[in-house]
Amino acid sequence: MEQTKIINGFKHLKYNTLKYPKEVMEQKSLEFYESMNQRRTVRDLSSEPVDKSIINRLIQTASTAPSGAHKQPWTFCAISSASVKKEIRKAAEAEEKESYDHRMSDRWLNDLKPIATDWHKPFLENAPWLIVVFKQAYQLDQKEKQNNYYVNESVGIACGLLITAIHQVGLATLTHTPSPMAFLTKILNRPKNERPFLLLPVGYAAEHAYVPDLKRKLLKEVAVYY
Ligand code: IYR
Repeated sequence: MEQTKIINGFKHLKYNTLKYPKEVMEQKSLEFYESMNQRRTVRDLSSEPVDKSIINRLIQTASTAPSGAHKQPWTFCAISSASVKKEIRKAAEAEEKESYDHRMSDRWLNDLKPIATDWHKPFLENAPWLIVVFKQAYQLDQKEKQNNYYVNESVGIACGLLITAIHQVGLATLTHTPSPMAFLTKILNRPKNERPFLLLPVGYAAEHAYVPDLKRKLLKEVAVYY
């Protein structure tokens, strides 16, 4: 079997699959499910430092995500600077206060009661790192503006991998979506092809952190077989 092949004029590599025995698959799928089922959104993060080398690898893992036409339309801004974190907190809390006080409906506020959120966002300063994920609507390196493909899907998948990677290394995060988020473009001085997508504070869960007693839907409620 050739290790490489030319298809459409482009080099392809032989894909070497890893095939596990059935019992190993059973074991691995169960262990991974149990590990992921332990993941919780944690809003109370400790300020204990986390090495940049770990953050680098988490971002590298996120960046393995599949993307439309392999454009990899994402930028991960990792912030440990206390002054930048402070600036982000100030701007986010101003928007969030406006949202909680005026923009969100009563139904929305009521739906958030069980998870006890409000406009205060101390985690934006406490967490040793903030990762702000930007989506690239188009590429800057082309003469003409060429939109990327399936940008939300691609960046959403990358964020899923990032959250998984953060959890498996024993750290915690939450998906923070201040709205509107344009202030992030300004504070982080991002180019015009990028739009803020998601903000993930990353750190250890605080020792006395509590999370709401939420229940996940059962398999039979989320899966349909044909
Ligand atoms: N973005 C706000 C509000 C908020 C909205 C939903 I939907 C949540 O699940 C949680 C929060 C905030 O971050 O507080």
